Amino acid sequence: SSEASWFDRDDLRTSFTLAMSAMYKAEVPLYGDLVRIVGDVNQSTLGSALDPKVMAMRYGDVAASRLDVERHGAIRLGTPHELRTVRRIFALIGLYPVGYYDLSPAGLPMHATCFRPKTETSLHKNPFRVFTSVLRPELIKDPRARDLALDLLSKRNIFSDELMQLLSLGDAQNGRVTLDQGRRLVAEAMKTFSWHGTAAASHDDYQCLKDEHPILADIACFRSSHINHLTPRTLCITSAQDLMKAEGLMVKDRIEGPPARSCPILLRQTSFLAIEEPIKFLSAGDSPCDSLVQGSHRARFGEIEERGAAVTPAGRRLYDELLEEAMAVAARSSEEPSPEEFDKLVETVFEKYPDDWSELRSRDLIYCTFEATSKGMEARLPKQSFHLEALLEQGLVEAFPMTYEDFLPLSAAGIFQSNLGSKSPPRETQASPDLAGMEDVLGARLDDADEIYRAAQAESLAKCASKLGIEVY
Ligand code: OOG
Ligand code: NI
Repeated sequence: SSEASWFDRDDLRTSFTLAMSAMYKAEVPLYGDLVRIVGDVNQSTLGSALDPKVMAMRYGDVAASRLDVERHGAIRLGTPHELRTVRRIFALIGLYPVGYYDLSPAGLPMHATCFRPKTETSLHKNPFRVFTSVLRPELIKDPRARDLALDLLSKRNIFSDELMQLLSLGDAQNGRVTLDQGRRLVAEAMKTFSWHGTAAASHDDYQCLKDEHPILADIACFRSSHINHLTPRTLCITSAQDLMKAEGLMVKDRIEGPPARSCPILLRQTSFLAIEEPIKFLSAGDSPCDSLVQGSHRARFGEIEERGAAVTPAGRRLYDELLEEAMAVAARSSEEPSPEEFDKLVETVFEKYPDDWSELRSRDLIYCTFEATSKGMEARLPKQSFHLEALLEQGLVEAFPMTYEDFLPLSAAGIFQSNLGSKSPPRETQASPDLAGMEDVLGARLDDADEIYRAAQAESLAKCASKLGIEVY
């Protein structure tokens, strides 16, 4: 038999990312404008004196991936079968489910995971990931809307036959595909994530779902699971937001995530608001001669992200506490603060979050990788055990903050909300997260992001120690 030439999984992910990007730019021309704006800002930021550690997190591996390649996208799925099948597609391009995001506190009848690369090597080659949410029908209050959504979803098939065949081939070939199969896989997968200008529902049904929750209409009324945004990275989100406004884009009224800092943590994001697009709806009548009903739908937007350091559980607790504190202060004030006032408030509250790399590390608030410095190598240390703090202090080892590779549920909720056209009604339901339900559907355990960061940190420390020929404690 002839030797098959397998498509490298990371390269296949890059093909997938580029195909998504090309499709989205063609479908949403405004997104092309956003990419150009971000590119301009990135070029001018490149010339400025940015802390190299900050640059490394925002830029990623310049040699390995192009600056303008998207960093993430998002899809909203309707059924367990859709999630299971998407998991199979993503596994072939090296994306695995990491982390559980409960979206019910934001009033969304959904939960989510992040499909992303897990190893340092893969993340460096192309960190593209997909925020993937799925409907939890049990959280839809109105039985009529729930039945309608489930009925519409039961009738659709968002995967082509050829795609399903390729997935089976992938299974039979130990999770790999050939160059030719890979190219076809990307092309067929695009169909699943493309936009359909004709709905699979009548306008009345669409409206019924929309009245219950706008997200329901988006999830259940179409024949595909359209990608709802793509997100390139920006080296300076503040300038990019300003330029978006200056160019007349309708943008979110504030940047989600932590305030601007010298030592950025986690993830800051903003977007242009979802555009209103014409949709043809099925006629409600029985006669096939009834003409299609013209309407519109808002779902698709363009987003930018600026990444900072991955934080430890302690770092995350502090972040959550401070954000909550800021929101509590805002809630107590007699008038709702303007976006600018709220930003100011957040900034003030976050003065309590250390803003110095070595303090962040020594207080165990962030994850780091470690490298032996040239001074460290030249020191020819005796084969003994050394205290990490002493090595760092003497400049024999240097710590670098690890990039945060995941999402923030509260920011995600803010992104969802600003793109739904209306604030989702506050829900008094005491919905609880359903991690087990998600894992059940996936047929696999969700990886824990913290375990991945912790292992990467330990591995990097071990490598550094072995390079220096010492032990580190
Ligand atoms: C996903 C929103 C979450 C992010 O960047 O936080 C997200 C959605 O609107 O479907 O992509
Ligand atoms: Ni996003």
